Amino acid sequence: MEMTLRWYGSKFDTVTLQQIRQIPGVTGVITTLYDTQPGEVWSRERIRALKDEVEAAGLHIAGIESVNIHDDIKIGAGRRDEYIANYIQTLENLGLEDIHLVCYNFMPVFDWTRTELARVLPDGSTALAYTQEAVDALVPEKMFESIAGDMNGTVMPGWEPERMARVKELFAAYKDVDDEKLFANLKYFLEAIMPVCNKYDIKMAIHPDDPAWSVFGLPRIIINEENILRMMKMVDDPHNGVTFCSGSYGTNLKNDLPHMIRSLKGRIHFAHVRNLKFHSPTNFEEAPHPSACGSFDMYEIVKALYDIGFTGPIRPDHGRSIWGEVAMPGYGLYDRALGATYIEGLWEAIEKSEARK
Ligand code: CS2
Ligand code: MN
Repeated sequence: MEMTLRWYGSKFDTVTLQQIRQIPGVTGVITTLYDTQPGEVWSRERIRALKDEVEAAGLHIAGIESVNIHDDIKIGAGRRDEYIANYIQTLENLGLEDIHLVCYNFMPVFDWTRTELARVLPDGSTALAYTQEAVDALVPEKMFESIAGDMNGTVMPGWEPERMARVKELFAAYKDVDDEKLFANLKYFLEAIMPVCNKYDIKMAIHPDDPAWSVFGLPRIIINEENILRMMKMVDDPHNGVTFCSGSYGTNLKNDLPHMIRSLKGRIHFAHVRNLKFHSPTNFEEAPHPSACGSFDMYEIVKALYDIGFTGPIRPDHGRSIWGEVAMPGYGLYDRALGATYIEGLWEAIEKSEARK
């Protein structure tokens, strides 16, 4: 595995490449062209400039998170073929620049959904949190407003203001899309992009839906072992793979995370490793990474990744806000840095104890 950190680019991130480079063991970043819109072609020049900037700081681009998918592709309507052609062109440009990992998601309308961006924990730190009760009490159009005040002036992935202004319209566009249709549209998209992925050895890594169930009546399919295995078989090519995000699949306590990892051997190209703490099955917060701080056994998660021979990038996922840091919620420096070194420690211990057997 390679330890990495997500970085949104110098115009958008409060964390610098120089800071990332000082986190022990982190050698790569997972980044994006954050100001591009879904459906747009990423030019080779812009990709190269991003690469040069990262490399000048002594790091490298370990993958892209995300190249977002236009809603027309998910809905299967309008200009989908044109947007798929653009996506293929973006993949080609990434491949030509020697980038071989792309994380994306197939969630309708919203990306991840949290109901609080700054829940205060007993130690005074703040974390992102979710309660089903809060979602049930909201109409979707108010979702953005309800969290916007806590974004610390940043633009959060999937929650861009321009997009949120169109929420009503988007809901209407998805009204005939159920789980089966979403699966079919995902298949159509994947079949179209596999040739370019094969040509440049680009591993596509779908991020799970978060939370791993339907919100506001929208279809959500990347939620459990059965569905993700169905997706792997549906387009049975190793370039059709997975971002294993423990904090997203883990929102549903029925998901056995180490078991899921083992069942996806060979298809996990990227891992997000983080912990959650549950107060009830529908009320949880994003806990510090160590097992002792949350509800998951992080050793078992990392051990499963080790056992399947995982060699891709890992990143700590959302962190809390600690030590007074003001950053994009979930994406501050300090708590994610602690997460990175904790995961490295687990990995080293597993690797050495396995070698001694
Ligand atoms: C989130 C998502 O959990 C996460 O990693 O921050 O925004 C994720 O990056 C996207 O869903 C991937 O496309
Ligand atoms: Mn994630």
